[in-house]
Amino acid sequence: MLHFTKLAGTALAAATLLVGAANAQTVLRSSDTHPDGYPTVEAVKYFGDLIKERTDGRYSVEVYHSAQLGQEADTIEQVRSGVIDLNRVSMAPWNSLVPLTMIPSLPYLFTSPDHARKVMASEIGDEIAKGFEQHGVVVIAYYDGGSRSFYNSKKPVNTVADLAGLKFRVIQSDVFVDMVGALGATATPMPYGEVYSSIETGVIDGAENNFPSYESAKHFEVAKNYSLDEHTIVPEVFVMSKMAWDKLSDEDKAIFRQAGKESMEKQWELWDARVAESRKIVEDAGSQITTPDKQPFIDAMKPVYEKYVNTPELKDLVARIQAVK
Ligand code: GTR
Repeated sequence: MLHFTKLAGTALAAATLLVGAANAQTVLRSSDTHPDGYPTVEAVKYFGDLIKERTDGRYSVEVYHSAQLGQEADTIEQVRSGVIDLNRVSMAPWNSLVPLTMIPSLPYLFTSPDHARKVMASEIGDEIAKGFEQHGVVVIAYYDGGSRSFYNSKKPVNTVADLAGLKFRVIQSDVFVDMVGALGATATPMPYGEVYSSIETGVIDGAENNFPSYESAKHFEVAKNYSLDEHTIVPEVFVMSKMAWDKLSDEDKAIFRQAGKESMEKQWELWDARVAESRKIVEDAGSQITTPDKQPFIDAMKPVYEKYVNTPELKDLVARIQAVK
């Protein structure tokens, strides 16, 4: 009797293992600095729903929003080394690792968010994506990062001269540091999560971002002067660790790519709605929005272009981006 039970037990355990293998479920962990409900977070969840459905539940995604896994510079290292599988961040913190990402981060390169969408969804986007692979990640999708503008706690900004002497937090990217410097202000690179308290305590006077970030991170509470200078439209990038990617079958890779594309379109829709909502929230809360003449800002960017667009290939890339209508 004892013998029989043992055998039955072993057979049962083996059968369970087999069934388990056939139904293996992999939960991919994804990071985002933004809170739940933010368009990038929702777009990645949408991607997760699509791959779950199309792989019959073999793959799904768990989004760790609100910087639960760390600030962007840290989560970039995590996804490169395979500690996490997916990550949605801005393209700017990739600038030092993947030099081509500096180009879409340049001020006043894209003439509108729509122009940026078109460029990133074209073969130019694919070309830039290639540069990520040698750094341990595969680009799954680009999302709309909106237009970034300056905001500060001190005074309304109507001209370039008004920026003089103000200290702004920027993303950890040399392009951003030089852009702010060329405008006569001071740049302090620091993680996004430290911006609110740094403005509140006067360590910095302000920062720069799109309406949804300015609103969701509550920066409008401590810096009410928002100047709509729209200096950059930096795409967001959703990447997968190459270690996780290489484990996928070709069929699953195609499913992931297609879901990435559909999540991009979803994000665009969510983005447009959120920009309008966020703008209303901050205006209702008392933010003062000024609309400076952009031409002097554009003119001040000449040295930044001279410094970063410094090879025939990069000049050609800039020209091709400008030619996309
Ligand atoms: C936001 C972007 C984030 C983060 C943040 C920042 O617009 O979506 O990924 O890069 O800006 O300024 O750090």
